[in-house]
Parts: sequence; C-alpha cells; structure tokens
Amino acid sequence: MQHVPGKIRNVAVLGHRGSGKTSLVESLLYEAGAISRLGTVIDGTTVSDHEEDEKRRSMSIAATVCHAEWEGRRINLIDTPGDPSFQGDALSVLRVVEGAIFEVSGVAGVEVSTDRLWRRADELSLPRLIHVNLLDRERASFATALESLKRLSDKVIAVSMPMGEEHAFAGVIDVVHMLAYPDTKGKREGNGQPIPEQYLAEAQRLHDELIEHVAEAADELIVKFLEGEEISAAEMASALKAMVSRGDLFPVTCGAAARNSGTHALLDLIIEALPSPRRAGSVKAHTASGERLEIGPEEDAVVLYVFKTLADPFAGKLSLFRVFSGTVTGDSTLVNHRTKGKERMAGLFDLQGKEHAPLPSFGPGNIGAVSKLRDVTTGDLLFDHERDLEIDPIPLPTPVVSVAVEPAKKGEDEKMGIALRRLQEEDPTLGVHRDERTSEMLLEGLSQMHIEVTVDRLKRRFGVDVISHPPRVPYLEAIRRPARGHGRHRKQTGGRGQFGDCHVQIEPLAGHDGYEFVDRIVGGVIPQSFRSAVDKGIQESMLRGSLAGFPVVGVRVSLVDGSYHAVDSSEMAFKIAGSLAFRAASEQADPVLLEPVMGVEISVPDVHVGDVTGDLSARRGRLLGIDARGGTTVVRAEAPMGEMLTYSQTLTSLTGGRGDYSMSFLRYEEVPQHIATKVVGEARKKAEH
Ligand SMILES: Nc1nc2c(ncn2[C@@H]2O[C@H](COP(=O)(O)OP(=O)(O)OP(=O)(O)O)[C@@H](O)[C@H]2O)c(=O)[nH]1
Ligand SMILES: [Mg+2]
Repeated sequence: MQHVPGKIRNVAVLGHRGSGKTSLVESLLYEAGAISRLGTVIDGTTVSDHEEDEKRRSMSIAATVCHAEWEGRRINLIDTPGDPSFQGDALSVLRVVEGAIFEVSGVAGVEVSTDRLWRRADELSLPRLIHVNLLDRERASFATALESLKRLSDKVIAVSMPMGEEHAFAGVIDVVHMLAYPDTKGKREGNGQPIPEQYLAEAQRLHDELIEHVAEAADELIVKFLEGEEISAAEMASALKAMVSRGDLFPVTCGAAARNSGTHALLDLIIEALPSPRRAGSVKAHTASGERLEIGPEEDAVVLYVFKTLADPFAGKLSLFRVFSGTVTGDSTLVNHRTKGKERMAGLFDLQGKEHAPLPSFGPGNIGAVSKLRDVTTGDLLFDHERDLEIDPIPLPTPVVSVAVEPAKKGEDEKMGIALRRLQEEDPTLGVHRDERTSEMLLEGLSQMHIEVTVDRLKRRFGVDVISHPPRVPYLEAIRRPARGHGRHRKQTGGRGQFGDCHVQIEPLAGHDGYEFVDRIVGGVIPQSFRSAVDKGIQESMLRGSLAGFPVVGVRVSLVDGSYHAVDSSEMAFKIAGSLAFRAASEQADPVLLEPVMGVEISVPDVHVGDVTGDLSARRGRLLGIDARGGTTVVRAEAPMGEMLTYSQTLTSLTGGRGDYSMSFLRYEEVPQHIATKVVGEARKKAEH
C-alpha cells in the first residue's frame, strides 16, 4: 500500500530512562494490531529492544523504527533510548519526525532527561504529546506529574485522566471523546465505553477546560463555545491539530503501558492532534552559498536523508532513511550528495524492530530502510539528480569519557580498527582516534556505560576482544625562569672529527605557549647553516622534556654564543650541541609540569548538588556557577583532566544514575607541586622499565 503524505504520522517516543517508552511502543503496536502478542521488557520480548545487550540490560540502547496502521493512517514510531549515554539516537531522530510523544513517569514526574529533551524539541518547534505512564505503580499520581509538567510549559493540558491509581488503577478516560477504557490487564482495549458515574463530574470538568482552551484557536469555535453550542468531534480534532502543530498546546494523556491501558486513546490522539508530513513535513535546507529553502513532500524530485546506519557483520549495512520528497523505488539509482557516487536502491525494507519486510517503494514523508549501499553514511543526502542542497544537521553531544583500547590478541589491531569504525558509523557520538602524544588508541564516549556497551559489541558482533584502561594524561612541561646552558659535542675518532659548540639562553613565554628561536650570534662565531641546525636540535630535544619526558612548550631560546671548527663541524654536530645546551639550560630554569584542565557542566537533580560540588573540590575542581532550573541544577566547574578520568562512574553512583555531564578541554595549567612529584615519579619509573 502506497502511503500519501497526508496519511502518515512520524512520531519519536522520547523521555527519561525507564519511563516506559519501549513498553508504550509495544502497546501501541499491539493495540493497532501490528503485532499479535504484547511483549515485555523484562522477558526481552518487545519489538523494540531486540538487540541482545538491550535484552540483557533491560534498556534501550539504539533508536528502533516500528510502524502500525490506525484509522487508515500509517504511524511510524521511533523508540529512543532514555539513558544519556545513548542520547545521540534520541537527538538524531528529531530531524525525521513531525511529532514526539514525551513519556513521563507517573511516579517521578518530569526528570533530568525529560527537561533536556524538551528544550531540544523547543528549539526545533516540534509538536508534542505527553503520556504519563506507570500509573499502576505505587506512589503514582497523575495530578503531581501534571503539576511538574506545567512547570515545563504553561501550554500543557490534560486530555485524559486515570480511573484510580496505584493498586486501584482501573483504566483511563479519554476526555476529548468522553469515553472510558477500563483496564484489560494486557488484552486489547477495543472501543471506548460510557464513563462510570463516579468519574463523570471530573471528566466533564476536564472536557470543558479543554474546549475552552481549544476554542481560543478558532474564532468560529469561540462563538459556539460562548453561546453554549455543541462543538463536534471533527471541529475539536481540527482545532487540536492546529494548536498542537503550532506548539500552542501540549496534550497530556495517561495510562499504564505495560498492561496496555490508555493506548487506544493515545492512538486516536496521534492521528487527531499530530501533523502529517503533508502539513509539517518540510525540512529546512540551504545551498552551498547559504541561500535558505525548504524541501517538502509536494515536490517530485527525490530527496532522501539517512538518519541512522546499522552495522551487521553478516547481513551487511542497513541505512535507515526518511524521504523528504519524491518516491524511491527498488529500481531507483540515486546520487549521494557527499561522494557524488551512484547508489542502487535495490533492497528497500519496511522495519518492525529487527524484522524487515521488503517493500517496493517509499513515498514522500515515509520512513524505511535500504540495505547494502556502497558508500553511504549517517547524515548523507541522496537525490535523483545532483543538486546544491544541504540539510542543517542536529548537533550531537561530544564525548566526555575516554579510554585507551588495545586488542587482547596480538596482531588484531587492524581487525579492531575496522570494527571500531563500523560501530562509530552506527553511533556518531563515539570517538575513535589515535593520540599522537601518547600513541594510544582512544575510544571516546558519553559515559562509562557507553564505552562498556561498545566494548561488549566489539566482542559479540565482531569477535574482537579488547582490553581497555584509563588513557594517559597528555602532560606537558614548561619553565618558570630564564637560564643559560652550554652544549658542546666533540668526537675525535681518527679521520674527520665532529665538533659543535653553543651557548643558549632560555626564558618562559607568556601563558606557557609556543616556541621562539632568536639568533643573537654576532661576528659569525657560528656559520648560518649550523645555527639552524642548533634550532632543529633544540626542537627535537623539546619533544622529551628533562623533568619527566613530556613535550616542552612555551620557551624562547636565544642562541648567544658558540664556536666552530672549519673541518670537523657539521650540522649533525650542532644539532647535538643544541639539544645538550637546551637540556642543560632547562634543568636550571625551574621546570614545571602542565596538565590539561577541562570545563565541566553537570546537570543533577537539586538534592544532589551538595554531593556533586563536594566531590568536585576533592578533585581539585573550581566551581564557576550553579543554576537551578525547575528541579534540575546545572553546576559549571573547571577540573584537571587527570582527576576526571573516571568521573562518569562517580556521578552515576552519587546521583543514582540521574546525573549527566559534558566536558571539554579548556587550557593547560601548572600542576601543584605535591601532585607533580607523584606524576614525575611514575613517569620516571615507566621510563626505566
Ligand atoms: N507497573 C508498570 N510497569 C511498567 C509500565 N510501563 C513500563 N513498565 C516497566 O518499567 C520498566 C521500564 O520500561 P521500559 O519500557 O523499558 O522503559 P524505557 O523508557 O523504554 O526505558 P529506556 O529504554 O531504558 O529509556 C520495565 O520493567 C517495564 O516493564 C507500566 O505502565 N506499569
Ligand atoms: Mg526503552
């Protein structure tokens, strides 16, 4: 069946870790009849958490695409991971949907990730629905959750209410259509029923409040409303959609996803309140010269965007795409905008978690997958003809945790490198590179768990066993006062000898930055070509400082005196003399160790601020600011890299996994003496080895 853009809904399910997103997607698929059995996260039987590590950890790790049909519409649902370690996938899918469902715990209300993702959705003006889940759990309260949501936005309004809560939870009332859905404990809900007497008054109150709110959207409705006339379901739906599309209204539904309660009303709401690609499916694009334009589903030319890549060592590569315009079929050949290469779209698939069913074509607004493209990666655009067009990328977080990795088996470096690159293609928030200064292979991620999952995947999917350990800190050396040094290299072993002789004066440069060589030789006591040999010798010697063998920075070296021999002098001899002179001088110049200092921004629930700041000062951190915003506090600080290597684990244990941080390099600073002594001692011991 070909889906026209007006009859598609592309919806991302977003929210805090464990709020029930995967269970919600499962129940939506089930209620709509796309699957015949309601799987559970605990048993590892959901459509969405299909990877082995997702089942083992009972959490989502990657975005998963599913789809269902409801009321003649196709709903593409993208389940996303809530853990900040895997937020790359939650963020990237925002580019390919016209709407989102925010899943919120009925026990905890708005949490750290809810808040962060909400602000991202604000930036993109993404239409949103909210689903308050887990209402059958102990200490659940729809009213309290709603209150926390109202702090997120004053445009939040309830369109559902629970019948009882916690142990007494007995189903959900849809106050848009005024229908009740008694709890079926995991069976299909089917059609709505009359609202039980005891809930009627409260349901009517919410219904009136909603109508009053929605009527503001349309003049003809406000007149009807004020004159006490009935507003039809169709009028209501159209006004709802207009408001939700503009971001003027965030309807809140509720339920208990794991027992498929509240699902029917949510499916109706997705259709009635979220915009289709026809209404909102244009994507902002620009040309190379910066001219801005929008690409929408009404155009015929094919514009297809790859938002995720799956690397399977056996089945090969699967590229998940969104069609922004045009129709792609199995015999299409498209041009990759990045490589200019041609790609045959022969293997088109419809995704339902890990299941993929062949589909002959995907029209504008739809989401699908294609296998075995030659050279296509996440973020690539494919066209039916070459054109000057780019889509604004979604900014992804940069890695904060770094480990050094090496293969457990000798000789598997290349195999490890290839597997790492594949995983990086699948997850662009991973960093993989070799550190020139320490020659270690570094794997970088958003958290310790992110790294662990990646190391697990290397083994399970690619058969590469990897040993990881904290990376070496790239210390530097500098000097703190001027000094002089003399270097003389002389060798007489029969025949032609070797002779080089120089005096240098060194002094620190401001900010311990840079290198300058000043030639102050007068009267030609050293010939020109030998002077630059001295410079070269000094620069080589600076690669390994006198203190602990770290590179030296921030010195001005003046070549002030020396002598040469007409026969025995050579460039080599002066290079050696230069390096000896530099070394002698730097030992006298009060050498000091420099360490990288990082800027850190930590988001934690308010109650943990004291623990976090206390821990930071124990790590030699400096507080820069503390901003509280609605339950979450952002702590800004600076701290030495050497103290932050294992911070991810600490933050998890300090906050019970509810903290989140980002970190980036700021500058180098002098290491305090007592720490420097330790670092120098260790470096010397290692060098002796
Ligand atoms: N009692 C109860 N448990 C639920 C409900 N919905 C989900 N759960 C359970 O809550 C746990 C977390 O649910 P998930 O669906 O994995 O949550 P998630 O938001 O996908 O979690 P992440 O993918 O890790 O972000 C699982 O054990 C579910 O079985 C519910 O409505 N009631
Ligand atoms: Mg999940």
